[in-house]
Amino acid sequence: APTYETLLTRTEGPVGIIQLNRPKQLNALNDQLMDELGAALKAFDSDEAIGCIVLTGNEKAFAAGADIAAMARYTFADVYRSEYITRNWEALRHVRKPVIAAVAGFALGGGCEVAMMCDLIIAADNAKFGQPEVKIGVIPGAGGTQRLPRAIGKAKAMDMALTGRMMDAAEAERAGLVSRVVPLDKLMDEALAVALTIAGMPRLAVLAAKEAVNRAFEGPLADGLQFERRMFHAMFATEDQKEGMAAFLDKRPARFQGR
Ligand code: CO8
Repeated sequence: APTYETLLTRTEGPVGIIQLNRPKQLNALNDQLMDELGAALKAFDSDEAIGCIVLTGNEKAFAAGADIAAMARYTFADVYRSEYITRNWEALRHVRKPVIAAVAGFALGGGCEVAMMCDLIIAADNAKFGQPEVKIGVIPGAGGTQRLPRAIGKAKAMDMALTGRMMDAAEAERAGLVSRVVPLDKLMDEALAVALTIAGMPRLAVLAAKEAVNRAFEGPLADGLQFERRMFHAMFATEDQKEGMAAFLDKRPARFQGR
């Protein structure tokens, strides 16, 4: 398995786990980390044995944002011409298997944006989300102004983006940013349990469901409904659909093949 300087990776059965690992900088996201994250995601996504990916940080921080020390001196010409910072932030969008963000501590700026790029967020009770970029003279640059309003509505998204305040785990759950909140010491157990559940589902149905839900986020309703209908139809071409429905009718456990 490849090794990384800014990440730890491991597998737990069919689950690939990626831990952001720059603890001294609260997992601030620099170019090296984003490059390595892209590579690690790609490796798990193309590994037949992996059915779901968990992305996490440590107890104090999921990630406290893009690396301010690296960005501080950049000029407009630097970032526009060379795509410093913005390069390699799209990797998560191209992962086809489900990715769960298991968030404890700070998920700020780019850290909040990375969590929102994941398919669902499970939060520890000490999690804090925020888009504080405005406080340092910039704005969110990796989807914060787009995904946050879609996730929690305009009122709260404006509040977050304009004041830079943090939202705790309870508020984030009420607002619809996170799917579950659990005690800190249960975070990885819960994330792994969800990931194992997903990994045990018929693989093609999982990929299709993820794609279809993302359509709801990214396009108009009519297109999304049409896409969903076609993907629903397509599932009848899979062996797992025959097996899943037959097993239900026979009152026995299904044995899925991923085909
Ligand atoms: N970048 C670099 N270093 C950081 C960052 C960061 N974002 N966050 C924390 N650190 C470092 C601190 O400098 C400190 O280093 P040192 O020990 O050498 O002084 C260490 O981590 C510990 O941090 P603190 O001492 O500040 O810890 P506290 O517990 O006192 O505070 C906070 C924690 C509140 C999280 C505080 O560190 C903080 O406010 N951090 C910055 C948060 C922030 O502004 N994030 C947004 C950054 S901008 C951004 O993310 C834009 C994304 C655009 C992406 C575009 C790509 C397409």
